[in-house]
Amino acid sequence: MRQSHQLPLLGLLLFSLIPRQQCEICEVSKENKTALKPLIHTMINSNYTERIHAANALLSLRLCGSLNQSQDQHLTEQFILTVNSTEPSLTSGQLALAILALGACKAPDGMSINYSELVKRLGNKYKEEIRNMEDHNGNPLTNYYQLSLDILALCLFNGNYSITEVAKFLNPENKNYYFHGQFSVDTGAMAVLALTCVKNKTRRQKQIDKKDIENINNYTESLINKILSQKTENGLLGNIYSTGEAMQALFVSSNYYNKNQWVCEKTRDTVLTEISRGAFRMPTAAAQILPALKGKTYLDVNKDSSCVYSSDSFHPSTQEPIVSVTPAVSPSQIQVNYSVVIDKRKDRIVVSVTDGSVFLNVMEQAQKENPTLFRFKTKETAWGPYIISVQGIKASTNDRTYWELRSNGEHLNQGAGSYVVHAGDDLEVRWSTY
Ligand code: B12
Ligand SMILES: *[C@@H]1O[C@H](CO)[C@@H](O)[C@H](O)[C@H]1NC(C)=O
Ligand SMILES: *[C@@H]1O[C@H](CO)[C@@H](O)[C@H](O)[C@H]1NC(C)=O
Ligand SMILES: *[C@@H]1O[C@H](CO)[C@@H](O)[C@H](O)[C@H]1NC(C)=O
Ligand SMILES: *[C@@H]1O[C@H](CO)[C@@H](O)[C@H](O)[C@H]1NC(C)=O
Ligand SMILES: *[C@@H]1O[C@H](CO)[C@@H](O)[C@H](O)[C@H]1NC(C)=O
Ligand SMILES: *[C@@H]1O[C@H](CO)[C@@H](O)[C@H](O)[C@H]1NC(C)=O
Ligand SMILES: *[C@@H]1O[C@H](CO)[C@@H](O)[C@H](O)[C@H]1NC(C)=O
Ligand SMILES: *[C@@H]1O[C@H](CO)[C@@H](O)[C@H](O)[C@H]1NC(C)=O
Ligand SMILES: *[C@@H]1O[C@H](CO)[C@@H](O)[C@H](O)[C@H]1NC(C)=O
Repeated sequence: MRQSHQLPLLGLLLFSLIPRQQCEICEVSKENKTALKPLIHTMINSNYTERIHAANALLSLRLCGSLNQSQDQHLTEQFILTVNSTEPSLTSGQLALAILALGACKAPDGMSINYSELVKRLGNKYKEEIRNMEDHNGNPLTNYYQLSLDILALCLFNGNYSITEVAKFLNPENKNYYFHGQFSVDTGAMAVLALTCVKNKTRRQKQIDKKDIENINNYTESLINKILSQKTENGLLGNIYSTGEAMQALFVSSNYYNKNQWVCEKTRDTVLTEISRGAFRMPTAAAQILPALKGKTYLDVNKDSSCVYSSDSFHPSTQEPIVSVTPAVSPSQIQVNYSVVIDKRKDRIVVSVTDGSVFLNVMEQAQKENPTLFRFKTKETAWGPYIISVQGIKASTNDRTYWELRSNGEHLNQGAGSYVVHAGDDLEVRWSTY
């Protein structure tokens, strides 16, 4: 169902000569700005299990000018310490996000950040991703979302990368853009941002292979078409959690689609409705949607431009909670089916949990009742607990395997710590290959 809207080659070449990308943005109006407060509140007041998980939120808050000066000072200071002490153990994408967050705008007075040192280390982690692809059947250490983040940060902060390599890896036909054969809008969007930065930068360089630029233009167009082909009736791009970054990709690529292919306002209004329904309680989700709603993109990251500060101050006690959950007077119990599926084998159990429980609570209850069949392990991430193993069987990026969460036969778009179960749900963790 991919829309094929191929521009003639001549058109593509002409685009590469236009000095500045024109931007098509539809930021939230002044009157509707209060709708964004819950997002900002969530990001500032969340407890992050590890401070590095706040990278996305810090990037978003600083880029959007949503912090006051003392908050920026405090959060940035804490974050530098974290990056300094944990750098060796960070994944490439985590370090890339950290660099983007620290360099989103001019660092607060008195803070010295050695960007060139951080960027050098990022370059090494990026090389390890590529080495892993060479050794493991084209699979990076992490994924293409992170590889794209790496290229974006290396591009914005003058790191070392090869344009020919970028043009080779970010080919839209590469399997790493797809999970279960389905195009990952989040991944495609991040790649578009990276490619746009690289393209813009090569414009100021001589001795660049024309073929590389041609490919990069072609890939951008193809990725944009793939993103637009995942547009839903109500204007979302992929699902609600990929929409923010997809909007950013579309903002910087308005040369590659027609006005009638995307109505930005419709997407924005659907997102505003979803905010009021509480879809963005997870701080990382809030972080990824905010920039687009403020008309910003990650390409606006600029360590030399002065930060904008907010005069609003957020008092946790007076701020509206993102959604008013009224705790039941005496929480009732509900029953759900839970099963672990490995190929043809299915181990099932009916468990009882309190109303309002999440998927993880069900897994914990099942584990309590039968540890042999239902034991599992998690790892904390910026999106909450990630299920890394069940029955001792571990997920692996080298094999493209993971534990997939499903409910009533459908793939979930939330994690075990977020998805609220309903009475009678047929829940499943399934050993899958993406
Ligand atoms: C790559 C990816 C995956 C890979 C992860 C392995 C790999 N090869 O790296 C695979 C395909 C296995 C995967 C699985 C899932 N994913 Co995923 N994933 C992503 C993606 C595209 C990039 C993540 C990333 O690297 N971020 C950058 C680094 C720096 O951040 P990080 O936090 O350190 O990254 C780690 C975690 O994000 C973790 N991870 C990946 N997905 C998820 C999902 C959840 C809920 C958790 C807790 C952790 C987690 O893997 C990353 C690498 O270690 C994001 C897109 C996005 N917008 O963020 C979706 C995304 C995070 N995933 C999502 C979902 C829903 C899932 C699943 C729950 C799907 C399912 N029904 O099973 C499962 C996780 C189930 C489990 N076992 O707990 C949603 C989360 C939405 C939400 N509100 O919670 C996102 C936003 C995609 C989307 N738009 O729907 N994912
Ligand atoms: C391209 O680079 C120039 C010079 O650094 C910058 O001013 C401009 O904002 C960039 N454009 C995009 C779309 O990133
Ligand atoms: C964060 O942690 C503090 C102290 O542990 C706790 O009082 C507070 O309720 C937590 N906030 C959230 C949003 O979980
Ligand atoms: C971070 O570490 C570098 C050396 O690796 C050091 O020069 C710098 O002062 C440190 N920054 C902070 C804020 O600790
Ligand atoms: C920053 O790091 C670079 C590269 O590691 C190093 O050469 C330089 O001396 C450092 N600068 C400062 C001010 O510490
Ligand atoms: C930059 O990267 C290229 C290719 O990845 C490599 O050949 C070159 O040695 C690198 N240069 C530096 C200074 O790291
Ligand atoms: C552009 O990319 C498509 C696939 O994405 C490919 O079929 C086509 O040949 C490419 N065109 C050029 C000029 O490279
Ligand atoms: C505010 O948002 C609503 C959707 O939530 C939309 O219908 C309305 O037009 C917006 N108002 C302005 C002035 O943009
Ligand atoms: C910044 O916001 C914090 C938290 O709401 C508040 O306590 C502080 O007074 C504000 N500082 C300034 C300078 O506005
Ligand atoms: C569990 O699944 C079985 C078989 O599909 C079904 O008969 C039963 O009603 C389900 N129980 C619950 C609590 O959902």
